[in-house]
Amino acid sequence: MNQPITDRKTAILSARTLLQQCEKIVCFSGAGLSAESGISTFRDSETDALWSRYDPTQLASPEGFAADPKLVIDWYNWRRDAIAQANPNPAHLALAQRPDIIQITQNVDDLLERAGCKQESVIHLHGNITHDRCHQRCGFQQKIDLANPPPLRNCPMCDAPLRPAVVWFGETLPAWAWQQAEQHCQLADCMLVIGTSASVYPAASLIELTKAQGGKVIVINTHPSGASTLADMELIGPCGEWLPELLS
Ligand code: BV8
Repeated sequence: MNQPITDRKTAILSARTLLQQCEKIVCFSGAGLSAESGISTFRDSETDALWSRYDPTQLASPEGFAADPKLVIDWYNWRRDAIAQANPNPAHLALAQRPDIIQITQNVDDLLERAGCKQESVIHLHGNITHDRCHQRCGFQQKIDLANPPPLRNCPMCDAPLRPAVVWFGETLPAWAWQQAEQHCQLADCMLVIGTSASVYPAASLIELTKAQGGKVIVINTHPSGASTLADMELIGPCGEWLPELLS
């Protein structure tokens, strides 16, 4: 049962003790992990969250891309510029010090990798903003210079438009990433849930998957979230403050 923990010292001691007893730890993260790097979240109640300013169906769906591809590409290039100027924050750096923890993220930025996580050890459920791919999935994919992203253009192989290699609403998640994530969460004896509203599926169902097989769930968020009811322990506050103490 989620015991509200009143003081910080007790919280850290309890969470560290729990983590030390676990052999297989997964970290399931969302936009809140990159918030202290200055990257906007999507639904954060108190900040200039993206979905409070833009319509997700217009900017993060195949229908929106079909309706106005230039608007969508310009919006993603605006996000790419913000990510290029951002640096990994203490939360990313603390996670990178723990290569034993499997990183499963909804984030499309590369801040975990830039913090030192091995590329192959980060599972991006919703793709990568660091690459473009062919919208018709002909197989063309290309790494992008985030600081100088190209404007709307067509695939050199099949002439369909190119778009960010991210997962939009109504699109299926990359099969390999989903399969890996499910396997790890099925076997995890602890899941760190970091900076996510746990409102997007099927990604958020991974928390229930870990819980259902007996894994412990530690939630770190500045606010209560969709993961609160599943938490064995909930640490309220910025992950950039909690994680360095928790994982050192
Ligand atoms: C799918 C693009 C199967 C990438 C995103 C109709 C048809 C098909 C599916 C659906 C449908 N209707 C509904 C669905 C399901 C849909 C869904 O879940 N909708 C929700 C909104 C209800 N899911 C899908 O469509 C998925 N695909 O189901 O395919 C299918 C396919 C075809 C036909 C039938 C079925 C695809 C989902 C992926 C969508 N892509 N974005 C990009 O541009 O980034 S969504 C977006 O939400 C991002 O990917 C993001 O990662 C994700 C989750 O958000 P969070 O990361 O949690 O961020 P959020 O802002 O919400 O929360 C931040 C949290 O951090 C807050 O709690 C805040 O308090 C906290 N915080 C802030 N600062 C800090 C902090 N915590 C700690 N420290 C801090 N400093």
